[in-house]
Amino acid sequence: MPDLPGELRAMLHDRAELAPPAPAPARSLARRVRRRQSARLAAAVGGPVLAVVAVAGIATSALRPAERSIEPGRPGTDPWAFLETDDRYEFCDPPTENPDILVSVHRSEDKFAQGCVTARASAPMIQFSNGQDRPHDLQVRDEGGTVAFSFPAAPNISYADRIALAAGDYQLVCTLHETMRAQLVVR
Ligand SMILES: [Cu+2]
Repeated sequence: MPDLPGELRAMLHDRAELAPPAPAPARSLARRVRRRQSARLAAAVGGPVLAVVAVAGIATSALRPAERSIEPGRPGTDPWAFLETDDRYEFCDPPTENPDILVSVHRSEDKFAQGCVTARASAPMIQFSNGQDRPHDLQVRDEGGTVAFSFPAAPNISYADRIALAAGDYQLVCTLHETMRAQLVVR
């Protein structure tokens, strides 16, 4: 009677010798495993830490609106094509499908919802909305400080009016609050 387990062992040993070395785990797999490990570690350290991490994450995303809203471009389209490449516009959102200039007041704070609004020089209208119970107004000032357009102060309003702005950089100002300043880039 042949020693079956012994023979099997020998065969497997030969196979192992002949087999190519096992490939190293793919980089993405390694990253995934590391992420899972650190997630487990965080869970072990405790909920409060996780909560802080989550809040920090939200705060970071709130600070970088441009990063959040850039969508993968369709082939052959570049949402930034109308702007020359310039670090000054790093935090600008690309123009929306709506051709109007859209300016809104932050939900609760004395600031505009966006730090930088982009629009095309062909924008036919400007819309301004303030959902707060506090009044805010809007001035569009050109680079020389001249008021090119304005809406009067009011609480809970939504204005729309015709506008024709030449290409250029403008400042959006609420005259009631020093902190309310934003950039308007028209191209
Ligand atoms: Cu204001």
